[in-house]
Amino acid sequence: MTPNTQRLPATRHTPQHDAQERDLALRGLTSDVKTLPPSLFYDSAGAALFEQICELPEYYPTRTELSILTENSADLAAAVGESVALIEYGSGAGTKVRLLLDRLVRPVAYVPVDVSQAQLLRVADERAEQYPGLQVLPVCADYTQPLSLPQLPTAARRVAFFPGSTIGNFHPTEAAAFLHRVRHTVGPRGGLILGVDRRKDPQVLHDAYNDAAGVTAAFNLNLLTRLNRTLGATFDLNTFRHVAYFNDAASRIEMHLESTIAQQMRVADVEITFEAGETIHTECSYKYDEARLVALAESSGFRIETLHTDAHDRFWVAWLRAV
Ligand code: AVJ
Repeated sequence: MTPNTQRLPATRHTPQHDAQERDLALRGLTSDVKTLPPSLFYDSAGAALFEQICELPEYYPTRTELSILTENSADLAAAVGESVALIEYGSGAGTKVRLLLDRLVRPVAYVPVDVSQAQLLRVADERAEQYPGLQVLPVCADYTQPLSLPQLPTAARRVAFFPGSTIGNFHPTEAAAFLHRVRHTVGPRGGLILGVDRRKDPQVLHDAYNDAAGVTAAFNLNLLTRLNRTLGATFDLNTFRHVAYFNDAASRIEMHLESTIAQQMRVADVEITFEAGETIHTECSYKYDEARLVALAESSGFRIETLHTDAHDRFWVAWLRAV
């Protein structure tokens, strides 16, 4: 590790961690409508598959957001101001933040938060090396759960960065509750740079989650591979298929894993029964219009200052200020 990276406590493969994963999985799989939380997608295989998704011709969000950030980085840096502490929720492969860090004037700290520890450490090391004056303070955590952040320079304005339209994974009420916690973390002088996927032609949405190469299907099914490994589950991957469609009334893409046959299996010593055609709902990806985004900002203590978009009106990078 480079000197300006803080050392992390080991959080992987502890008994508490396994118990938490077991609880998360079983809570969803034993309920009436079976679900699994999308945070479980991102083991190391899942994180690698997600990076492949981002390269797919059909998956427009990543490259669209990158183009918006590239074109508006000067504007965003000016809005954000000097000497800020930047907190990134879900740093992932961590390339987007460089577009900001390259433009910001004397940023003092960078706090990447992610569940995938190997990736998090790699990204933290890289950024510490690339930005010598920057304090890099990685936090390995599932940010959907309340989390405690390291001590930050007290004078620094705190700005949250939540790119990738990951806000779309939250149901609207949860999204408001999450942003409310972010608002509390950044404080009254704080701000938020938020990536949001917009409502659009349903065919474009459908294709983005049903790619011809089958990478999204592999990403979805990897959830079962993961549970087979970590919880000794007995999912037969040949009897589940990837399903994704746009639910217009709820304004969201839904991803499911459908059991093609009636069957029973075990997950951590609990019997789970499936009817033929029954699904596990694995992800919601909400798509926003302006009214929905304004409502979200207002209910969480932020005000939208600027909405940056692309030539096809597919995506927003929003700059929000604490109110
Ligand atoms: C990382 C939640 C933004 O919803 O588009 C991509 C995840 N799922 N393809 C999304 C995802 C299937 C992605 N987010």
